[in-house]
Amino acid sequence: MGAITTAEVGIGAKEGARHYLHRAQETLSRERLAALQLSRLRATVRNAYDHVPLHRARLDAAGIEPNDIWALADVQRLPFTVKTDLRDHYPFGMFARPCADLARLHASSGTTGKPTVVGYTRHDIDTWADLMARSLAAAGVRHGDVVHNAYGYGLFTGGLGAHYGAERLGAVVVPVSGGSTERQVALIVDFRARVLCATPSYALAIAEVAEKQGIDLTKSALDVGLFGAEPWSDAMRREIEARLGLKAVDIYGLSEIMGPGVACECECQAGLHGWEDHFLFEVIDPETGKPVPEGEAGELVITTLTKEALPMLRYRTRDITRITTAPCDCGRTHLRILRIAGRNDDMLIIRGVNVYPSQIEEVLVGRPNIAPHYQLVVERRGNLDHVSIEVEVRPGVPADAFTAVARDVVYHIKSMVGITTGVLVKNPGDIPRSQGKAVRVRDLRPKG
Ligand code: DLL
Repeated sequence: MGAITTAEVGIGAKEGARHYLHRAQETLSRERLAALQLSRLRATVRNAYDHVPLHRARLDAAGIEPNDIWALADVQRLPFTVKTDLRDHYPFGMFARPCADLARLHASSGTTGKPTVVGYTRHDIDTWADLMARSLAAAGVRHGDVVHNAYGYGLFTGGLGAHYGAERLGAVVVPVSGGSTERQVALIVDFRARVLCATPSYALAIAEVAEKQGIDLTKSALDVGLFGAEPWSDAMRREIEARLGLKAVDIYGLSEIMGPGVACECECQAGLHGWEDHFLFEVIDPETGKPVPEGEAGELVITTLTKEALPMLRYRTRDITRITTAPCDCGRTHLRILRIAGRNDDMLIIRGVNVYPSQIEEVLVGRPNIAPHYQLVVERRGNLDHVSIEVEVRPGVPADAFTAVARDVVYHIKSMVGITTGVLVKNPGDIPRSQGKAVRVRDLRPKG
């Protein structure tokens, strides 16, 4: 299970999308990928069984030993792991290595209770840097590029994950983190950043602050953006690309599995390549736990294949998506995850219709007179959930146009999403801006 350390920069490859950092691994035939996955799956189950009491107990209860894994399909016999397992074994109970053997800890705060703590050996950090470098290269980042990294540094994996990957690629990192947005704009311009790493909502906040300062970032050196850590729609992609003058690429990851760089779009922008030499992806029906046919929506489940400190068996991400193994124009063979619609937990059920905030975003963003900032307010009225959408007008829209704006939104949400909502139109700047993950839903329903 050696780390990928040799960077094969696609010599002889066509320019653009066919520029691979790890040519051999990224274009491995699907048969060879499957064979590699199987041997790594066996090693992962062995690591989990030998070193993590919870995994051993669950595998024993299911009557499975590491040596019972003969085919990739055997993964379906393994028990699932869920987020509360990490909380219940706080802080280090799921680690397969003693704390003293680790190189780093990260954690996600969560809104209630204990944080989720994840650990990495030196080798795990190395693999992560490789996969982030591979992701950046797939998105169009090159050796020597200035990378403005506005993901938060700290316990969140975004900042350091992008940082190590950009360094590994040979790029020049500006470790700015989130916040002080006016200063960020000045640094992007002065340092001639070609690459922006941020959440999509923060990228938009940077664009807005620049515009207010009279600075046109479409004329800056910015060329590529790697945006992720929260759901975002294609409408939002178009908005960000137009306002920042760059190609906006989607990047996915989660701390329980590694951090950013589990999957990333290539320059074709046609779904996120999940790096199958290091992870095994499944999509299941969240109700039954059974696999759904390729192309159908379900919950993404990930098994790590090379992690030392925190091997994860069938981790239920709660992220709803679809995958395809159809070939991509870039020539990479790794499957594609088609835009994460949202988290199971964020799904709203409005009079029987399942709705993700990103579906509402798709309708709102780009509509005339409306700024790309919104919040959904969910309340309980009697036995029913009721959603009202808070939208903001673009600067210069007069107050007497607000009613027409509200009507336009109600009409299009009804016709495209199928739900009836209230709409509250606000003045420019009245909806809170994010510096990291945007808060899209204010849930006012009684708890419990
Ligand atoms: O958000 C890691 C990351 C950092 C990914 C920077 C991309 C860029 P967590 O804080 O553990 O880790 O949150 C993970 O965020 O399960 C998804 O629900 C959501 N998420 C992450 N990337 C995307 C994306 C980082 N591209 C959780 N689209 C995941 C939609 C995403 N949701």
